[in-house]
Amino acid sequence: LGKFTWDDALRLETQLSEDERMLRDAARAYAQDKLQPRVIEAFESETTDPSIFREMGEMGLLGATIPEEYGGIGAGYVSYGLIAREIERVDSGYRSMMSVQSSLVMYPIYAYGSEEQRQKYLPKLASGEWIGCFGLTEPDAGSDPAGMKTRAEKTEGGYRLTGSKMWITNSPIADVFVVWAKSEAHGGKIRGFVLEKGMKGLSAPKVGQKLSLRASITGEIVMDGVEVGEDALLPHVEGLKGPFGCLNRARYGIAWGVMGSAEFCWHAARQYGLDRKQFKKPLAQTQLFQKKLADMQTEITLGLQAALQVGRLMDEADAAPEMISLIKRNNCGKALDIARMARDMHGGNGISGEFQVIRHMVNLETVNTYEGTHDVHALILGRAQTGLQAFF
Ligand code: TGC
Ligand code: FAD
Repeated sequence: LGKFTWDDALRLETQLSEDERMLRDAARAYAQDKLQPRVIEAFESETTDPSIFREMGEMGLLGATIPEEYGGIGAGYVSYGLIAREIERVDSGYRSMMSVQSSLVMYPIYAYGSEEQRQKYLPKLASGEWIGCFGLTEPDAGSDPAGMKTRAEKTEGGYRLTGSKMWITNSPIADVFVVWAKSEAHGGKIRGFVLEKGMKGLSAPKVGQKLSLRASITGEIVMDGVEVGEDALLPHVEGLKGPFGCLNRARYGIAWGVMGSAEFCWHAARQYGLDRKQFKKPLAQTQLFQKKLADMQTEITLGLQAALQVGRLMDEADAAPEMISLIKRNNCGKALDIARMARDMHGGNGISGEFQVIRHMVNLETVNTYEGTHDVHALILGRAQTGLQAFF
């Protein structure tokens, strides 16, 4: 008979290569040694430490899938997912910082950029010397990015961008801004532009008073007639498939990441149940408590297996966007359920900063919403199985 390991029920460990395990172990050591000790203060004071980007860069955790010639480490998508899981085991906000830089800034410059753009931006983004952000969402265009109002007008030597983006991770501290705008010179099609901090008319005020994801800074991007040259345009993509191509990668990483956050909550609830006695016995010795632990174990185990399968397909360039919607939606929803359950299982201590499960819980509210809400991904999956679109 085989051996059962409670925290690796279907033996994910044996399905990983030696290289994947090594990178995962390095990411875990960094996250536990360097991020865990500062997250409580960062969350409480709603501050983001920009030096985290340089630390992650030194560890090879930024743009890990980008080839070495541009500063990445040429890792596969399973490795990228494993990194996301370890970072998010500490905090979803730290994973956000990493995944925006990797999937939403470095990836489009790599996949859609000119050789000059790749060489100019990628090595500095990989090292964390430069911080990037990705502007798609607007105050009046969230789930429906096709409704964006940001415009790029043609000028003699380039473009003039006008509009505003909302809820943009990293923007107040960003050096590099990948923004999406409707370009009049391209028949009103959506095109990507790379802007730089300090350009005239460009500002990125912070969105304050967030009660979720407080360790990750969020802002607006205001473009008041920002003039850029032709070299700011990402030449190799047009239409919504540009930003969606990036979102496929970020959503995939989130599906792994949230499992790390859920694992933190599950392990904390289990330990709490073993330590705390009520009615003269450990809480963990009650049927209800064990049922909840079994549910957590089951959902996390299945969620990790699903993420691994999609990761393997991504590494073979054979994953479909709908697969990514399925795992982004389900893993976020289950992680949020698990965090809420873990909060409840801690009783009054569940709301205390001492146990930190409530920090994960409120973070996961954001993660369930950004990169396509839980319901928007249901509509993507509904469309794929009925052939009927129900968005509008
Ligand atoms: P639709 O007609 O479905 O598609 C328009 C064009 O895009 C193509 N496409 C895709 N291409 C690649 N990958 C995908 N996943 C794609 N999905 C669609 C499609 O083939 C088509 O191409 P073409 O050539 O025929 O024009 O577009 P729609 O307007 O009906 O879209 C509806 C919907 C709901 C699917 C979509 O708009 C959507 O996914 N909405 C959610 C928006 C979203 O995810 N925003 C994320 C903003 S970034 C963010 O949240 C970062 S947080 C990061 C962090 O801090 O970690
Ligand atoms: P809405 O689209 O207004 O949705 C509100 C509600 O209506 C949701 O429940 C939704 O599911 C539902 N809904 C919408 N349409 C339908 C429909 N057709 N049928 C049924 N229900 C529907 N964006 C970026 O571009 N870059 C970033 O870096 C970024 N970072 C973020 C960081 C944070 C902390 C947050 C909170 C958001 C971030 N976002 C970012 C924005 C995020 O992607 C959007 O918030 C998200 O896509 C949802 O858009 P919305 O907030 O406008 O909600």
